[in-house]
Amino acid sequence: MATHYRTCPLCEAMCGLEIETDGDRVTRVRGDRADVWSKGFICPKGASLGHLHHDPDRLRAPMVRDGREWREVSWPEAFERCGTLLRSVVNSHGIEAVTIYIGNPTVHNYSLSRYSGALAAFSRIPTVWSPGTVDQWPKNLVCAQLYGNPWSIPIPDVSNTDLLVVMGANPHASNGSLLSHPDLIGELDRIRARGGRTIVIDPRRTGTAERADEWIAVNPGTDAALLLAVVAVLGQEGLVDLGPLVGRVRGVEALVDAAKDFTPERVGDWCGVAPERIRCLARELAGARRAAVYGRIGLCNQEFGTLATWLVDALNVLTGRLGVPGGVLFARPAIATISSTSRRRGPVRTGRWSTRVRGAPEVLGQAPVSCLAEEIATPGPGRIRGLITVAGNPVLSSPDAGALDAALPTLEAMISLDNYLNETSRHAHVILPGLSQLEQPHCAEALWGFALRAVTRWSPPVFDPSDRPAEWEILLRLGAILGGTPNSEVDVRGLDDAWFAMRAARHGVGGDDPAWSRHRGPDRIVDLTLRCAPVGSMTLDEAMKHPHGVDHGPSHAGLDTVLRTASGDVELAHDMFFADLDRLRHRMAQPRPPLVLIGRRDVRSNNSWMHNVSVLVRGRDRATLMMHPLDAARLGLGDGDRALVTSAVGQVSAPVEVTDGIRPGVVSLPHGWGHDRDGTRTAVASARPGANVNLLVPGTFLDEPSGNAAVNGVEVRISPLPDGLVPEPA
Ligand SMILES: Nc1nc2c(c(=O)[nH]1)N[C@H]1C(S)=C(S)[C@@H](COP(=O)(O)OP(=O)(O)OC[C@H]3O[C@@H](n4cnc5c(=O)[nH]c(N)nc54)[C@H](O)[C@@H]3O)O[C@H]1N2
Ligand SMILES: Nc1nc2c(c(=O)[nH]1)N[C@H]1C(S)=C(S)[C@@H](COP(=O)(O)OP(=O)(O)OC[C@H]3O[C@@H](n4cnc5c(=O)[nH]c(N)nc54)[C@H](O)[C@@H]3O)O[C@H]1N2
Ligand code: SF4
Ligand SMILES: [Mo]
Repeated sequence: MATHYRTCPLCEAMCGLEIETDGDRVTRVRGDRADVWSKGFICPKGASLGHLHHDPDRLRAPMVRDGREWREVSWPEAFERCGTLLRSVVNSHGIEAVTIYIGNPTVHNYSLSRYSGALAAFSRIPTVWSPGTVDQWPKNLVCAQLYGNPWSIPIPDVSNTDLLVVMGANPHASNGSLLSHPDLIGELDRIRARGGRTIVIDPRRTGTAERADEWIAVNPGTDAALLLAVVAVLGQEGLVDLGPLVGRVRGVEALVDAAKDFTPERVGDWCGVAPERIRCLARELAGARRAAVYGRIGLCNQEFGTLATWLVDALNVLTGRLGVPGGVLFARPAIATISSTSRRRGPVRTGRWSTRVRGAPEVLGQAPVSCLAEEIATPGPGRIRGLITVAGNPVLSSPDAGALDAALPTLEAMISLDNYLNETSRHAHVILPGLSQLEQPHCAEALWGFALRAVTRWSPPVFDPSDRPAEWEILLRLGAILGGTPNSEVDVRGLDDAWFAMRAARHGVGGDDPAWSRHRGPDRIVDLTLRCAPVGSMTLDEAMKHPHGVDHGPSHAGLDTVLRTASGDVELAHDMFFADLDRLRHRMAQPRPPLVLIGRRDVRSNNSWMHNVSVLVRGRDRATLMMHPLDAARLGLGDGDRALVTSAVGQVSAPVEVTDGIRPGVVSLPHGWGHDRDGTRTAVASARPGANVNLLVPGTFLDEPSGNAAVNGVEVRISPLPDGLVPEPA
């Protein structure tokens, strides 16, 4: 029997866990009450880590596919096969025909996050894809423009604010995003206890809205207009007050001027919010002693994601809350993160290259992930012939998922680094499984860039992976193989030294001295980034002595250390934003569709990949189609009936959940479901498959400035599905 302490790697809340084991079995997982950060907070997903580790469907050995047959092979054989497949593509079509899709768990796994770049660098693969363009790309674009760094993202100071406005985020399910805070939802009670208020602006009365003081039921995709109206009122009523930011902001007049004709009276109907409520919101934001507006994924993955995201930041600036305690602050973490090392300066030029088929412009180095399917499927020079997926399941998570599902089998080489044989990896020729979450050390790094408390924490593995390679070794080896080295000659240790030296140089540290750190792989990089931390610098060996972490207290960076714009000031006004106002005006002049679809998350689910953990999926069905009673009555549907949902690109069926917790005219389906495809090996998930909402999302429905997918606000038609009638797969 043993007790282990480690950080939960599943979401941005980074809870400390206490894990009890008996031999090679996990017997209990609890929140670690001695953890300096989370003090015992935990959610059902963290508690299920043992089940995830013991899941019999989790892959432990590499798999090679011959036709439809999979067989387990040795690691050398798997790499030999990867080499044959990938080098054949490179020899016939060049390295440009090979690409990588880097999925979300990469952020929560430092072996992957620190070495995916090495795979691209050593192989010279020119472009990569990620779910970033179904997620936070507008945020990155806006922060690059306003602050000069895509990863300098202001964080609401929830522990000290008196008025928190939450837009398009549901921490009750997600536990916070681009805002790392333990027990974030409990913070709403603490705000109220000190006399403050929380307002949630969301088309659905989420768990967060239930816990807040007010729910404003906005129409999907209309937040930009609503926020422009707030700015218009600030201008009209003389409420703009930059506070300590006076002299540090450019573009205030231009912005207030542009917002003038978006008065509450003009936009109220379209947004579905009473003009008086919008006016009042402007006065509340201006008048509160301390206030913060927080906008997250519901503002990003919608048609006007960049405008809405820009205006959230603009409001925080116009009301003098940026860089002010109780407002929004930049993190100053106890580890050097992507935000503290990036040297990018605005303004951002987009469209330095465009995609081959659709001509979609790149933004911050990536094109919309919905272009991937057509880049694989469309013949001609430059066609993608080889794909490596790293911890991603784009067949469920990408818009127009049906097109990608159909395109992947046409690849000449597909390699998946994944722990499951699932909807995406079933198309691979080789699957290379990573270690389980409990078989590897863990150190959350990028996420500390979104926390307003500085903490040092590193966790050792709970179980010994014996002789299986870690994912950073797999990535280095694949990079070398793609670069032309035969598998038997790959020198992983040498490559790691070279990669580390490149990292160290960025921090101004001489990484070629072997005595500098006794560690190798991602731990050596962590040793570097802990030592180079903006606050609480220490070596990894020191950090290892503190299983519950070291707390350096509340911590935020001053504007002077953050701003990297050309002017050195906050730059509110960019042509890119103003130009997009015409697209908004145009949309406002059109009639609203009678029914639109939005997404949602559930605390027991994690994007697409934890539905095979039976303790998380038992009980009531969570993949329901939520619908207001008025819509249900109009469509002749009752609670539990199956409905057919049709969009411009696809069709799915789902059980109806009638609830007054959603706006009339809006329906909601969660993403990450659709485990009904043939050829997967996820017994629990396949028994309760749910519908793949991304079969309904058109790949061309985008926030244009950022290229981010609009998965919210999709026009749909709904009809009852007669018993026994199952729709054709899209
Ligand atoms: N349990 C759990 N936690 C997770 C995840 C998970 O899948 N499950 N995923 C993780 C990931 S990858 C991310 S990126 C984060 C995301 O974290 P959050 O940003 O908190 O994401 P959601 O919970 O999806 O909340 C988005 C909200 O936006 C609302 N919304 C939709 N359209 C609009 C709109 O047009 N306007 C407004 N104002 N609101 C809108 C939705 O109704 C929903 O309540 O969560 C992370 N945490
Ligand atoms: N309609 C709609 N679509 C969405 C969203 C939405 O709100 N609505 N949200 C979007 C967002 S925010 C995101 S981040 C994406 C997520 O999109 P993806 O990253 O493509 O999808 P995930 O479901 O996170 O899939 C993760 C994969 O990684 C594997 N995996 C898990 N842990 C590990 C590991 O340690 N190592 C390896 N090698 N593999 C591992 C899992 O088995 C799974 O196959 O989905 C996006 N798609
Ligand atoms: S909230 Fe849950 S999933 Fe997220 S870190 Fe904490 S225990 Fe893990
Ligand atoms: Mo995400």
